[in-house]
Amino acid sequence: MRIVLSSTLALLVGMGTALAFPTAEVPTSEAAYVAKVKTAAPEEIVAKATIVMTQDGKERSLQTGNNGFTCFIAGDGTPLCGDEAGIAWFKAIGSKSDPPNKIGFIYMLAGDTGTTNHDPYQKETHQHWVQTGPHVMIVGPMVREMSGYPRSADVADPTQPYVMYPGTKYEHLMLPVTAAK
Ligand SMILES: [Cu+2]
Repeated sequence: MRIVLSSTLALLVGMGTALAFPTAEVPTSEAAYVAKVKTAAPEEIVAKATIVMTQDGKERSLQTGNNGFTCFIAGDGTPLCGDEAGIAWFKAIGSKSDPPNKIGFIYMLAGDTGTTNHDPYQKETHQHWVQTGPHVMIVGPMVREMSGYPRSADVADPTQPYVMYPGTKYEHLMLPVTAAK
């Protein structure tokens, strides 16, 4: 049963890569929530990750993991899985605080729902809008020392690596990937 479900999921992820970005929906049923979370990272990562769901302002774990990764669906509908420093970085954006001085890693293999690339808090303006398909992210203040990546507010080609939120304390490296076969 598990094997059948897994291959179905792999097929769906593969199709999603070619066709679509994630929806803005944050499912309210556990089953639908977990199904969407599973599109964020490789199956073997999600299987051993902690899965967190926020409902009515309360966080609760749907699954307790042991590989250091935590998966959830962001408020804008983007599913993600990050390591400890990656999640701390992501939460710092949410609370408008300084991100920890650590390198973090985040999977967004379903793609994202788009953002304003000059400022994470200006989404309603749609200025400098960029939407990225399946990608992983390297985050943390040290990323600004990585050279050789486009740092323009207007992203010419989001299928290639670029720096998101350049020049802000939340700048990070976006690395598009293609679906695993
Ligand atoms: Cu991302």
